Amino acid sequence: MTLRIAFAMTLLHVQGTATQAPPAVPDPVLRRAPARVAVRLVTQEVVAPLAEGVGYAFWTYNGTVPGTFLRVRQGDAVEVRLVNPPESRVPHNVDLHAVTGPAGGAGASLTRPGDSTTFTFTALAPGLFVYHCATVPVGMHVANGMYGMILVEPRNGLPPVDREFYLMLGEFYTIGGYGEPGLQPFSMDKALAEHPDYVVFNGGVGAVSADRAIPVGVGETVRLYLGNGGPNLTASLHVIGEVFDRVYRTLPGVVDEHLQTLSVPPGAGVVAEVRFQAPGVYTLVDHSLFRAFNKGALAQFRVTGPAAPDVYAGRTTEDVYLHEGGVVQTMPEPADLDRRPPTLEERVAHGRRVYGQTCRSCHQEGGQGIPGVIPPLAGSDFLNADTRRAIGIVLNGLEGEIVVNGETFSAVMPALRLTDADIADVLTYVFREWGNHGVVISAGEVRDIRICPWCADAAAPRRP
Ligand code: HEC
Ligand SMILES: [Cu+2]
Repeated sequence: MTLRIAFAMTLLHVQGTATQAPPAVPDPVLRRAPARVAVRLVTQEVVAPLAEGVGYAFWTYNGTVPGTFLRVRQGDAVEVRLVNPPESRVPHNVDLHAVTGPAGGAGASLTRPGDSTTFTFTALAPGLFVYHCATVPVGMHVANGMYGMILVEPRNGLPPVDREFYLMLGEFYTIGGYGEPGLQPFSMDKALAEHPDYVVFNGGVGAVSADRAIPVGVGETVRLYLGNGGPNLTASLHVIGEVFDRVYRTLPGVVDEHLQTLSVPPGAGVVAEVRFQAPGVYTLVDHSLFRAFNKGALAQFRVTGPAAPDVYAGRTTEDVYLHEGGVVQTMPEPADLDRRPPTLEERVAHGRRVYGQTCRSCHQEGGQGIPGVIPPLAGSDFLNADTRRAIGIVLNGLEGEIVVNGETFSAVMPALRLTDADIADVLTYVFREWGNHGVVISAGEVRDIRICPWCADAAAPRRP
């Protein structure tokens, strides 16, 4: 154990050669005895593209997202040197999930800009482990890209395969929406709400797709080291048009076969193998599909080799999936497609659905409200006294003191994002239920009040 071996991989990483950047991984550890392994992680803050025309100030390990793939053997003593360059703006550290010890090494490795620190741990358990920064605010360091993986190979290694790659999913939270150009700052509000604008493999939209798809050959066994840096979302990884032949639930031994979709929570890695058996382009997605097609969560393999008509006889094409982008896409309402105006029954049925989806949680199933908190709609003298005011309330919300059936309420009803037809139908439904006066409201009446708020009764709230 006194022998100090500086592996080729370690040196290569330090030099940051292109071939060792993700999705490439270092060669398997062929040693069958433990050694002392030195790894070096440089916490580089770099500005790089997050998508075409969109810049982001990433915080990284060794300049890439995810950081350098570290590869050791079970039983190795791993000496981790963390270097924080003087041009960094903040301190960083590293918590490796492979560490058995306080904070995974985070305390021992906390390093100010311009300093470096070293700590050593013994890789006791085999597995594919995430490492990440754990400097406060921890979520922000991770959201800025400070994660990577360390593979602790079992004592006797893993079975050999033809190709190995490293893909890690992560979310990015930006002030601007998806695709908004320019240098985009981190948005703490969106991170807290867990509403990322980008969900990407290897640090950017298109980092591993289209002309940067991973080339592999038909029939090759491809081992994927799949990780999730998070910080928030659980990934559901699926290769369109293939099945994972083998998935290691633990290393070396428990293997699941023929899995379609892998759940990878934040802070976890999964070793999965797939053999592409027919040529073409195959897309790895997060099967939470809006993330894949609208936020960037896809990676591609370009599989070349002889056609395999016995496996797949259809036409094979080289088309790539295009990102659909994050622009809100609305479909025409069914009413627009179907020129026939809806009957009163259809409108009431639609109004009942809108009520169930939008109003019931507050005003309750039978419209009875909640005493002292939410006013009733059933037999409400306030509602029945003024239909135009009622339209204004559903359009714009309501705040302040009101008296309904002799009881005073002083709460806030939020403005609701509903169409004119939704509002007309839900009010028509409400008016026809629970002993109310049965008036029918048209979408035109709602539109009139939407464009002329002061046309509602003087008591109705005004638009800001
Ligand atoms: C988040 C809870 C909430 C939701 C959702 C909500 N309301 Fe309300 N609503 C209120 C509160 C609270 C008030 C009383 C506000 C006040 O005190 O000024 C109110 C008042 C009203 C009133 C006037 C008072 C009365 O009882 O006649 C009407 C009419 C009304 N809501 C209709 C609706 C309809 C229709 C929907 C669904 C499209 C809806 N509300 C959805 C909370 C809600
Ligand atoms: Cu950090």
